[in-house]
Amino acid sequence: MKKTALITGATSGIGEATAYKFAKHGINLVLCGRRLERLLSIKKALEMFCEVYILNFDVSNKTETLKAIESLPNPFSSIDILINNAGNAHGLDPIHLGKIEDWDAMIDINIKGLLYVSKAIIPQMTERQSGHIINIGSSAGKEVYPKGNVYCASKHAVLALTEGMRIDLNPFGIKVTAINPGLVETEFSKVRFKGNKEADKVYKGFKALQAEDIAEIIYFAVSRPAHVNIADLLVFPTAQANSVTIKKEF
Ligand code: NDP
Ligand code: 8X3
Repeated sequence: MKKTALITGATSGIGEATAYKFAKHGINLVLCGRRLERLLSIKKALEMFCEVYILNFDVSNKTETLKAIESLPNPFSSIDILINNAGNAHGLDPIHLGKIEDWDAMIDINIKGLLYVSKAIIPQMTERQSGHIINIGSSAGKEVYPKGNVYCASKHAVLALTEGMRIDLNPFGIKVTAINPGLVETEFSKVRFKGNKEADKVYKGFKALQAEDIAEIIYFAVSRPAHVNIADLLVFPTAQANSVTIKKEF
């Protein structure tokens, strides 16, 4: 039987690429995000491969999130694979200059949003005693870099939550995976720097990971046999050794 995946942050970058990858493998999709126009055009592009349903909500809004997921009609209401991908960095400032609005956004979206979505989906997985949750962490969840403070903290939290979920959901046979990329060329830096000017510099001088590279890894994780769970995976571009060591050529 065909599986159904719910992907948060499906309107761009890693989430969108994962939607395309899954669709081509016949996985039915529930695509989530705040930008409705994009959800509609991705749905249109993918409907020839699989069944697609869109949910337009902000993961940081608890009521909206729970209501949206509760509204899913059959057969989309039965989720086999949850990709907790929605998230972003907001700002890159030393802690004493950081903006409280940026901190709130990262904590509300990257941590609390992931929890709200998980809370809405996990009960059906425990009831069915099956399911796969993939949390998109980051290399920033494994090491802290200068000015990364709150973003790094939010991604460390994603890793802690992934481990906690894996332990607590173990009796139910539910797989829990963290996929932790280094630099991926998406809209991530446009959001972090609130525009293109600074963002354009981030991926210059080396070949960054592309969203499709991560989508392939996510598909690899979900397509392993039932007894195999990729627990935690760290992936860098070849030019990157850690958060601050990047071989650039100009
Ligand atoms: P993008 O900015 O391209 O995508 C972010 C996605 O998250 C968008 O679809 C956006 O949709 C969604 N999103 C953001 N805020 C909210 C919100 N409040 N409610 C619902 N959806 C939201 O970046 P990436 O694809 O790179 O990021 C995806 C994930 O990968 C993030 O968790 C990020 O932290 C992580 N990551 C990224 C890396 C990188 O270098 N790019 C490296 C490591 C991890 P919309 O705006 O339509 O709501
Ligand atoms: C995104 C990668 O290095 O910009 O999580 O934090 S980094």
